Order: sequence, then C-alpha cells, then structure tokens
Amino acid sequence: MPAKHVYFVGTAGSGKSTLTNAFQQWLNNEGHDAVTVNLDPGAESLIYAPDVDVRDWVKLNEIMAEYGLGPNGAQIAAADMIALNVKEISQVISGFETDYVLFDTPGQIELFTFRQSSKVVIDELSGERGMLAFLFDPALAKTPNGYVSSLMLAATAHFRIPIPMISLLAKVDSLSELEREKVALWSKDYYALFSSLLDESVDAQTQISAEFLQALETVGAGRPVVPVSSDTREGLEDIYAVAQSVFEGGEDIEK
Ligand SMILES: Nc1nc2c(ncn2[C@@H]2O[C@H](COP(=O)(O)OP(=O)(O)O)[C@@H](O)[C@H]2O)c(=O)[nH]1
Ligand SMILES: [Mg+2]
Repeated sequence: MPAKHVYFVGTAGSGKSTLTNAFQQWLNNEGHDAVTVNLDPGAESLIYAPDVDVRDWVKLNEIMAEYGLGPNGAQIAAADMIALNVKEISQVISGFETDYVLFDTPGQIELFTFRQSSKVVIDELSGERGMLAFLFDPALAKTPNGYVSSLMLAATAHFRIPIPMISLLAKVDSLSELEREKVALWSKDYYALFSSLLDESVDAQTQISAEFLQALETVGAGRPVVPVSSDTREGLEDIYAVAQSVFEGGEDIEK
C-alpha cells in the first residue's frame, strides 16, 4: 500500500500546524506510521519537529536578505523555488516507509492555493495519492456569513487543486454547544443555512452571500464538515476514517 498524503490547508491561524502534529500523534498511538512535512518556508516556531522540512531547501529570511524582498515577495519567490527543488524533496519523502504523509502548508492560504507552483509540487510529491483536508476556522465559521465565506474558500481551494477533499471544523472545543449544533446543521442543510443568513440580517452582504450560496450549491460545494480538535483529540479518528474511505473505497481517487 503506498503512503496516503494529506495536505492540511486553511486560513492563517486555523490550526493546520497544530493538527498536523496532533494527527501524527494520534496515528502513531493507533499503530500507524506517519511522517510530517513542513511546506512553509517562512515557519518561525513550529510546535513539532517535522520529519521533512522545506526550510532545508528554501528559507524565507535568506531569500529576503539575498534578493532584498519583503516577506510577501519572498514568499512568492520561495514557492517557485520549492517547485524547482521538488524532485529532491520527493526523493527524501519517498525514502520513508510509512502509512501517512501529513503536509503542513504555509500560514496564509493564498500562498499555497493561488500559486501555480503548488499544483506542480502536489503532482510531483503525491500524484494520485494526495488529498486536501480543508480547515474551517471556527471564529469565522460560527456565523452564517462567515460559514458561507468558509465554504467559498474551500470551494476555491478545491477548484485550484482538484484532488479529493474533506472539510474539517477545526478547534471545535472553542465553540459552545449551540454554535456547534448550528454549524453541524448548516453543513447538512442548505435551507437551514439560508434561513440563518436571513435571520442574521437582510443587508447587502447577506443578499450577496445568499446568492453565492445558491451558486455554491450548484457546483456541489456542500459537503459534511467534520468537527475536530487538536486539544481534545475529538474527531481525529474521523479524519482517519474519511481518509481511508477516500483512498481505499472512494470513487474520487480513481477518476
Ligand atoms: N482551542 C484550540 N486552539 C487551537 C487548536 N488548534 C490550534 N489552536 C491554536 O490556534 C492557534 C493557531 O494554530 P496553528 O496550528 O499555528 O495555525 P496555522 O496557522 O493554521 O498553522 C494557536 O494558538 C494554537 O494553539 C484546537 O484544536 N483548539
Ligand atoms: Mg502553521
């Protein structure tokens, strides 16, 4: 069985790095081998020691100094430099005999999902064995408008990187019981989401969100959102179960 590759993507602070670490520990506790890969050339203080670290090839602060770039320009240059080194990075990853490879992606989502180089990197590193795990940040997703915005971000990421994707409601321990229930309902029932949008307000922003919602429904962006927490470890087994079904039973991967 070739290793399964999971890319954790989401907005800055949504919990990608923490979850990469927590999920590796969970897999290890369950007797599965897992390797972590840091794909963020600008990571400053990671809470875990990645098994493979893109900073061994490309370091943001060195690019800034060498080319006189600011942090954003350097991130863009770094993304392309990672793509140039991808064959070597791939060899290092392939050297591990493991069940799972977990990829922690750069803090800001656009650096990963909006760069053409990311597609090159995923194709080269994972081929048909890659999957996205998109993190919904609960601070955003707990309001109807924020939930629709999160859906749009997830749909955009999936549109850019068309490999199997699961959606996760990250840091679910930080939500109240009522908030959790609402998000769970919205993820299952578009009409409930639509109705919450209208309850929230009828201003222009809501009107636009409702229209977007209909468009998103048409493109099939609606999918269950799995509640997870790196703190309480809730839902980590669900990531595993969904990943297993995507890789071993899912239709998506065969297409
Ligand atoms: N309550 C709670 N906080 C979390 C959880 N996961 C991450 N965090 C916190 O959220 C912040 C951002 O997490 P991080 O993993 O660095 O996000 P990233 O930018 O997506 O990699 C940190 O302060 C984490 O401690 C979680 O499951 N529950
Ligand atoms: Mg991070």
